[in-house]
Amino acid sequence: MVAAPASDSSSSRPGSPSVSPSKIIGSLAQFPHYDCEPHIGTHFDDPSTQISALLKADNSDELIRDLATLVSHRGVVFFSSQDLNTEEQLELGRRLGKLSGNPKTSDLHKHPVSEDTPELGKDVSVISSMGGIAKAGYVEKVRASDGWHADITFEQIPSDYSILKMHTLPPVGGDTLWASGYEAYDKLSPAFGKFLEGLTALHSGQIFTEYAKQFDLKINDPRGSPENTGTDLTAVHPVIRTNPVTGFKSLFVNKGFTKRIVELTPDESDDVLQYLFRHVAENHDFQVRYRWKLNDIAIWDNRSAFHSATHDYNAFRQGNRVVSIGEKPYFDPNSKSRREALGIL
Ligand SMILES: O=C(O)CCC(=O)C(=O)O
Ligand SMILES: [Fe+2]
Repeated sequence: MVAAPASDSSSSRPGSPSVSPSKIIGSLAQFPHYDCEPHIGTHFDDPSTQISALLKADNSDELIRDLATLVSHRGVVFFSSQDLNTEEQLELGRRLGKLSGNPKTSDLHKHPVSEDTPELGKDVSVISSMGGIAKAGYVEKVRASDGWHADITFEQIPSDYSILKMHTLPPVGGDTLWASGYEAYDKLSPAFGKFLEGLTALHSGQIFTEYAKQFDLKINDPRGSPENTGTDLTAVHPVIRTNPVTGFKSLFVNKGFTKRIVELTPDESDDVLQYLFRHVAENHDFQVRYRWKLNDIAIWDNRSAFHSATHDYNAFRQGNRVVSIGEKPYFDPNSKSRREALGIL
C-alpha cells in the first residue's frame, strides 16, 4: 500500500470526497457552461467569459480555487476564444496549484528538454507540429491511440494541472482527446481494481533523454520541485492514485510513460499494462474529443485524466503549455471511487 503522507491528507483540501455534483461548479456557476460528456469535460463556450478577468476579479482566489476544483472533478475544462497572455497563463498555473493546496516546494514545471526561448522562458513548453517535445517519439503510421499519456509522469513529483492555449491551428483536424482516470477505475471489476490498488509502476521519460542526446541539449534541472532533479527521468508511482482535491481513486498508468508494474513478473506486467492502455484508449464512453478554435484554452488534471493529440493534418499547428507540479502521488486506502463518492450507480 502507498499511504497518504500526513501533510497531504485529502481532508485539508477543497472539494472533499462527499461533495455533491451541483456544488462542484461553485462560484463559476454564474458563467455559461455545459458538461461535454457525462464523465468528463466542461466547456465555458461564451467568449465573454475570460480567464484574464477571473484572475483580476475581487474574489479571484475563490474563482481560481473553484476552477481548480472543477478541473479536478471534470478531468478537463475548456474556455473558448481567450485573450489570456503568457504572463497571465503562468500566473494561472501558479495559482491553480497553490489555491488547491499543492506543497510549498511545488512550482511550475521546466520540461527536461524545453528550449529556452527568450520571449517565453523555460516555464512554457511550445507544443508544435514542427517538432520539439510534442513530436518526440512520434512515429508515423502507428495507431493514433499510441499517443495516450498524462504529462510528465516520469518526474518524482509529477504534475497537477496543465494549461494549453492554441494560437495556430490547421483549417481542420488536430483535435485532442481526453479520458477520465476516475471512470477508468470505476469501469474495472471491483476484484481487478482491488488487485491494482496494491501495486506500483515505473514511469520513464527515456524519449526525452534520447531527444536531448540527439540534439545535444542539457536536461533542465531542477524541474519545478527540488525533488525533480538530475538526468534520470524515471519514477515509481502507485498504479491507483488518490486525487487529493476530489479524494477519488484514479487509474494512474499511461501508455506514453509507464513501462513496468514493479511487483509483477515482466510477462504479467506487459499483459496487465496492455489491458489497461486498451481500457483507456478503447472506452470512448469516458473520453471527450475537443475540436479547437483559435485561442481556445484547455486545462486538465494530469493526476486523473489522460490525453492524446491527433496527427491527422498537414499544416502548422502551435500552442503554449504551462504545467504545474503537484504532490508526490499516493494511494489512500480509505479513498472512494468517484461513482461511490457521488452516488452514481
Ligand atoms: O497537441 C495536443 O493536442 C496536445 C499535446 C500534449 O500532449 C500536451 O500539450 O500536453
Ligand atoms: Fe501532453
